[in-house]
Amino acid sequence: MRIIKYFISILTSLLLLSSVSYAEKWDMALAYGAGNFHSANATEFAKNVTEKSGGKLTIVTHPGGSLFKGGEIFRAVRTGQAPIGERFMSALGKEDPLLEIDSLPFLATSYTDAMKLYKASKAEIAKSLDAKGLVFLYAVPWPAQGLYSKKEINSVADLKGLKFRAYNGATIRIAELTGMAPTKIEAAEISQAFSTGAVESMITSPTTGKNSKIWENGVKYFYDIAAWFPKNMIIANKKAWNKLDKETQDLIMKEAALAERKGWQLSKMGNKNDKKALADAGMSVGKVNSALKQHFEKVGSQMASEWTKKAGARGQSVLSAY
Ligand code: PCA
Repeated sequence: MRIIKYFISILTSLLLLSSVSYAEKWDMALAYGAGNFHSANATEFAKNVTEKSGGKLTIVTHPGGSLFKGGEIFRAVRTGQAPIGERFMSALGKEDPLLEIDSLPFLATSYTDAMKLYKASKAEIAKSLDAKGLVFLYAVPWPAQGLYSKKEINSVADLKGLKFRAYNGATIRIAELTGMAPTKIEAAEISQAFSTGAVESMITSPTTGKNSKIWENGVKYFYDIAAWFPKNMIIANKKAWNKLDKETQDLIMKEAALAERKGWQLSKMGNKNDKKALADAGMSVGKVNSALKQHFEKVGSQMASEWTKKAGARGQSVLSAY
């Protein structure tokens, strides 16, 4: 009897041990607030993977930059400090110019074209991330980017000298070519930057303006330029990925594809509803006039030729596939 009990206890602890060593926990770093649709979508993705993995993988989300700030997430995932995270792709132009392709003004100005551009660039981007020890999971665009300003803008002259909040190399370049003074600031710090007067204009989505309650910081004008749809991507660390069995990896890829589809739908909804939210909050919401549009188009074509030089043959082949 005693021997049987002894064996049973050894067997139980062995079973326990093997299941414990098998169960992985992934902390997922998210830069944007919990209420943002990207974060909500990633949380849904994490929950689905966790529930369906049969205890093999738990993904815990950390929105609002609470684990790593936006600017730190790419490096954190690359080095394995965070096994999974989300990053704004076009802020990573120095890592790979292809990651900036979705922020070239007027290259893709509708969701349909943004999807085409994504499809044309995805394989090449996934390949270059793979070479950096990363697994590409999915990408979702922000709604169309528009111009916010404290004062009314009727001409390019009105933009000259404005202190401008930038979020990537492309928005810095737009500011330079327009005569504005750019400062790179993460989304989480927008309200503060406007309220202290550090900046007085920016280009971003109606969603980010709404999430930062931008009207509370003296920003009265939103001009819908709708010239590009920049994306966030979800990436995993390859070493962490390789610790998972094939079944769990397949599950993640399946849920990632679903999250991507859902995310694009949420983005389209936000593209309408969040503009309305800005207007409902008392902001003036309109289009840029034709002189301004022409200016941004000119800036866009100069940036496209600068980018093509930087991105070389890879860039060229993605552009012709698009
Ligand atoms: N919001 C993010 C990136 C693009 C967007 O719409 C930001 O402003 O940082």
